[in-house]
Order: sequence, then C-alpha cells, then structure tokens
Amino acid sequence: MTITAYSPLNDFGWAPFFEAQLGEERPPLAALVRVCSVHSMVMNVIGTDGKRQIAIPGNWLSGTPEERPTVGDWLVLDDSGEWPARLLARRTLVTRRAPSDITSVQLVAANLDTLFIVSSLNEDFNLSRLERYLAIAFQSDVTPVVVLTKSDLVTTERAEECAAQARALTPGMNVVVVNSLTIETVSALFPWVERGRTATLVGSSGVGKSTLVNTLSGEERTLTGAIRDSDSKGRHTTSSRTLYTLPNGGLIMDVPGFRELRLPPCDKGLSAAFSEIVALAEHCGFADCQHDGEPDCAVLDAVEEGAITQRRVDNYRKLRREQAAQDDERQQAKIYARQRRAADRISGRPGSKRRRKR
Ligand SMILES: Nc1nc2c(ncn2[C@@H]2O[C@H](COP(=O)(O)OP(=O)(O)OP(=O)(O)O)[C@@H](O)[C@H]2O)c(=O)[nH]1
Ligand SMILES: [Mg+2]
Ligand SMILES: [Zn+2]
Repeated sequence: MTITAYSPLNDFGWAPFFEAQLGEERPPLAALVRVCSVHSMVMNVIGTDGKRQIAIPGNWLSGTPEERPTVGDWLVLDDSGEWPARLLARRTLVTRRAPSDITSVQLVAANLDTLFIVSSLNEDFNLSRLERYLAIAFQSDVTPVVVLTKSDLVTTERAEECAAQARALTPGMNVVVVNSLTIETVSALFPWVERGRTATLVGSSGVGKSTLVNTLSGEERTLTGAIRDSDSKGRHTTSSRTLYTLPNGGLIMDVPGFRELRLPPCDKGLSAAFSEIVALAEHCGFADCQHDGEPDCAVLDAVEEGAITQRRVDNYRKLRREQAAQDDERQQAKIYARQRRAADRISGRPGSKRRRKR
C-alpha cells in the first residue's frame, strides 16, 4: 500500500477506498475518526488523537437508517475538530431486517473485512441458522468465518462432527473450533484480526462473543454473562455494539446477541449461500420449479441421490419465501405511502412534501 499522510490511520482500518473520497479536500489527520459506538445523541470515536466522544448532528438522525452513522463508519470532522462534517461511503455494510419495522433495515456493522459467525457446539448449533448468517455475509461481500465455541463442554467427536457439517455448507469456508476462555484455541482467529483488519462477532446470546473479545484482548474489556440454567440460553448481556482495538492492532466489534435473524433484501447472498441448489435448478423441468414435488426436478433428484440434504432445500425455499413476502410488504408500504401523499395533497396538508425534500 502506498504511504500517504493518512497512513497512520491504517491501524484503525483506513484504506485507499476512503482516501479516494477526500478528493481535493485534505483534512488534517486528526479530523479523520472511526466510530466505535453509537448512543442516542453521541458517539464514541477513535483516531490518531485517541478516543473521544462527539455529538451526532440532529439532521443526521432524521435520515434513513443507511444515512445514519453506525459502528465502523469513518467520519471527517469539521475545522473545530469537535463536529462531524461528513460520513464517508462504506466499503462494506452488514444489515439485517429491522425487528420493529418490516420495510426497513437495521445496520449491524460498517467497513468490516470478516464476519465471525459464532455458534456454540451445544444446543445452539443449527445449520439452518448458520445458512442465514452466511447469506448475510455473502450479500455484503464480507468473508464469513464460522466460530464454534465451548469445545470444552462437548466430546471431540461432537466438535468434529459439527465442524464437518458447517464446512460442508460452503466450499472452502473457514470453520474454527474454540474454547473461548483460553487463548490456545482462540489464537486461530488472529489471521482475521491482523493490524488494521476489522472483524465483527454475530450470533445468539450466550455463545461467547464477548468472551472471545476478552480472550483476544488478553484482558477483561467487556462484560460476559452466565447462561440461564433453565434452557442453556444467554441473558443478552451485551446491550450495544462496540468496536474494540486489540493489542496486536486488529479491530473487533462485539454485537448484542440476536433473538432472531431476519434477512434484509438478500437475493445475491442467498444465491451465493445456496449456489449448488441454484445451479441444479437450471436443470429442473419447469423454469419456475419450486422443488416441491414437481416432476423432473433436478434439485429433488440430488436429494434422492444423497448429494444434498432435504433440510437444506427446505431452508432455501423458506428463506426465498421470506424474501418474497418481504417484497410484497415493501410494495404494500409504497402503495400506502403514495395514497397518503395523494390524500395529503387533496386536503392541502404539506407534511409529505416536507418529508420528500429532506
Ligand atoms: N466453558 C465455556 N464457557 C464459555 C465459552 N464461551 C463462553 N462461555 C461462557 O458462556 C457465557 C456467555 O458468554 P458471553 O461471552 O457473555 O456470551 P455472548 O455471546 O457475548 O452473549 P450476549 O452478550 O448475551 O449476546 C459466559 O458465562 C462465558 O464464560 C467456552 O468456549 N467454554
Ligand atoms: Mg456479549
Ligand atoms: Zn426443481
């Protein structure tokens, strides 16, 4: 990489992609900062001047979710050095469908290189859930690494069996088995968090994401929580997304455990996560074959031959159905918004016009 005045920022994940956005504008080094956490009115940022808290401009809060700053973003501060002037375009962005609003997305992490998909080797292990996370990683062009935790609580056979099943999901995918409490096994994750590289931890509550942050850091950076005795599930200990710098120079983002993972619009991600089904479907008798018992179905033939599992086909169909339902909902929401604007115009209410201008 060419050395420029901004190279000291490489430690925080700076890249030519961001530098190209500065154009003629050459802000001082200290004016470029990366977002470590976002709260209702303020965000914590890190840069060559260390860590500090800055306010979020009010007009940034009123935009669409994608227009608001999120953890991992790069900002340009104004001359005062106190106030964000620009949010730089993102190199990568992982989103999920907002739990509260069917038609909108929630930002999970910006400008990451690797998505650590964390699952424990006990009850939490679920191939269909892993496939959801993989679709999200592929949708965002982020490298997925499956991290299977709590190897100390299961037999070696169980760990190997789960790892083999996870590996079989995507050719060439990295699957790492760890005991998150000890660096001996966790050190296998270092290649993805080398100096200047950013990884994000996602998975259900209680699988050991925060424990991994602490073990990689060599100290207690964040709280971890005991598992509920009743159902072995976590207690949602981590409550906000935070980007941490590691002693070796890498960056890792801890994310609260997801209760459920609903996919954002994810056509590309699903095609990549289920590439062999997409390829087989080319040979089905009907162009719109649903692989649900139609004659001459190449996908179901492959199931019969044992080349793919019925579970995988069922999950693919389910995720595609979810996408179609989402498209319908978005379409409905658009029609509704259009009708409301028309009604506003007739009654002379100016609300919708103001909304459109922003
Ligand atoms: N034995 C064992 N315990 C682990 C391992 N990983 C995590 N734990 C324990 O599991 C519990 C939950 O770990 P956390 O790191 O808080 O889990 P989390 O994924 O951050 O959970 P949320 O913040 O709720 O999303 C803690 O008691 C950890 O000590 C592991 O590999 N082996
Ligand atoms: Mg946690
Ligand atoms: Zn078919």
